[in-house]
Amino acid sequence: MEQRGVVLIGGGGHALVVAEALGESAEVVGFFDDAPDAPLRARFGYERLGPLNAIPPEIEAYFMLAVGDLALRRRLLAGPLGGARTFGITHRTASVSASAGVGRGVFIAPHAVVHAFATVGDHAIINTGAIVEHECVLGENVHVAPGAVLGGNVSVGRDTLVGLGSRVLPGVRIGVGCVIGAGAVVIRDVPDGATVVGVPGRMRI
Ligand code: JB3
Repeated sequence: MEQRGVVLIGGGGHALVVAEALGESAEVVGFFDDAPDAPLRARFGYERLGPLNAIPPEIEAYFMLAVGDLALRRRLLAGPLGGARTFGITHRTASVSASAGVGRGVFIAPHAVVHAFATVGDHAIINTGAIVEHECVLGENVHVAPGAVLGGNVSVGRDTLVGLGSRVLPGVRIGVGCVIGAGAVVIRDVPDGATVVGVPGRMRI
């Protein structure tokens, strides 16, 4: 199989995980990050191609977003990465149903599960061990953090962070640009832009 060259956008902790998951399915040809001594260079020896503001407006290589911050990811997608070709990866230990729909540039981490007829929007992160149950609908640039669980038929709007180890009951609708705090248990719908913390989940202004 021909190996594709991929440029990673970010060279921090998230990029380490993405680079390892790429494994033999793609060759990391370099990365952009503001830190000259970013972990991706220090630990794996990959070449830093420049800071984030040096990403060429019409980057020709395949890229993969590898920073965790959702606002930064959104700015990059609205800017230099707008029309670029994107690469996605599902780790070999993840379980993705054949009936699920997975968008472009999505990262599905080790031991994550995406069940029957779920759909995952472009550039989403389904992080380590997260569970996305049947028929969930996840928007673009959603991050389901490690160990979070979405029950069946949950919907999550774009640019929302579903925090570490949180739980969302079946059928709940979460809006755009929300933050679900680590360990929260979300039992009712969440409006756009809200932050929810605690058990049961409460909205914080
Ligand atoms: O929790 C887990 C499993 N992973 C986290 C991941 C989802 O997010 C991980 O532990 C980190 O907390 C975070 O990973 P990331 O994005 O690799 O972290 P960090 O090393 O802080 O950021 C990587 C690069 O993004 C930095 O070197 C900067 O170049 C850039 N960056 C991060 N925040 C930023 C900002 N750049 C700008 N301009 N503005 C920011 O706010």
